[in-house]
Amino acid sequence: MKILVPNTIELQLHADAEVVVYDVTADIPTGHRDAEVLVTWQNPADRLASAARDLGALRLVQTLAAGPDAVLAAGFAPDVRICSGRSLHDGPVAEHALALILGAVRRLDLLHDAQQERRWDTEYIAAQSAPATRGAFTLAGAHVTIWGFGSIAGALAPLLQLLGAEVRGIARSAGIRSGVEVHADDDIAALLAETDVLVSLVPAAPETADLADARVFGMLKPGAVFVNVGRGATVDEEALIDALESGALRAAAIDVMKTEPLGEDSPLWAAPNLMITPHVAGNRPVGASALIDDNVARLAAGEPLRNQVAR
Ligand code: OXD
Repeated sequence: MKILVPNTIELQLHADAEVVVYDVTADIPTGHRDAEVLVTWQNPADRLASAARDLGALRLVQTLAAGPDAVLAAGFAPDVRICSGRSLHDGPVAEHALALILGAVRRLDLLHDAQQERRWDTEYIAAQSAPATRGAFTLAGAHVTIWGFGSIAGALAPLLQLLGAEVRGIARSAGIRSGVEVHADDDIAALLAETDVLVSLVPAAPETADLADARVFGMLKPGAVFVNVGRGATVDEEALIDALESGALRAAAIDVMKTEPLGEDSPLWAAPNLMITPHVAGNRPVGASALIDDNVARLAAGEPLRNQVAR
C-alpha cells in the first residue's frame, strides 16, 4: 500500500506500507497518483481539490485537522473514507482557549496597549478593583458555557473548573459529558442568559453557519465575553462587531475567522475589545503518527476506522 504524507509535519510511521512525502502546495506527482492513502495537514483548498481529482486509487483520506471541513469540501469520491484528527488537538486547543479566555476576562489586551504606550494604566487599576466589577475580571465563580462539546471541550472543562469556573456545555443532544452538564442546542436561552463566558468549539457544517449571531449575542448575560476556537464560519462577524461596539459583549477573542488569512481591510482588526490570533490554537497535532499507523492497519485488515466522518 502507498501512503502519501504531507511535507508540513514530521511523522514516524511504522505502517507496513510505502511512505512517500508530498509537497502540499503542488499537485501530486503523476508517479504517485496510485496511492491508496492520503494524509493531509495544512493543505491549500485548491491542492486538496486537485488531489481529489487525480488520485484514482484512493481509499482513505486521513486529515490531521480536528475539523475535517476542508477535506469534506474538496470533492473526494463518495467511496473514499475520510477520517478526522479528532483528539490530536485536545491539549493544544484547550491550552490556547484557556489563554484567550483569561486574556479576555482579565483584559490583557488593554494592558498590552498601555505597555505599548509606556503608560501605567491607572484607569484599568481602578476598574479592576471597583466594587461594581466584582467577578468580572476572574474565572472564579464565572459561568462558562462551551458550545460544541467534543473531545477538546473534555480537556478544557477541567482547566476552567480548577480556576473555580462553573462549566456547562451545549451540544446537539443533552447529557453529562466528562462530568459536565450539557444542554441540547434547541434549549439554550436560559443557559445563555446566565453565561459570563461563551466559548465556541463548534465545527463548520452547513447547519452551523453563522450560528453565533445577533440573537445569540443578545441572549448572553450583558457584558459577557466570547471566545472562538472552533471555526470562523460559525460566527456572524458583523453581529460580533456590533455586539462589541454596543458593549453587549465586554470583550472577545477569536483564533478563527471566516476568511483566513484575515485580509488587511477586514473590519475585525478595528473592532473594539477584540483579540485576534492567527489560527494557531491547534497548530501542532499530538499523536498523529500513531493515529495514521492504526488507521492504515485497520484499513488493511478491513476493520472499522478511527474518527471516520464520511462514507
Ligand atoms: C483543526 C484546526 O481543525 O487546526 O485541527 O483548526
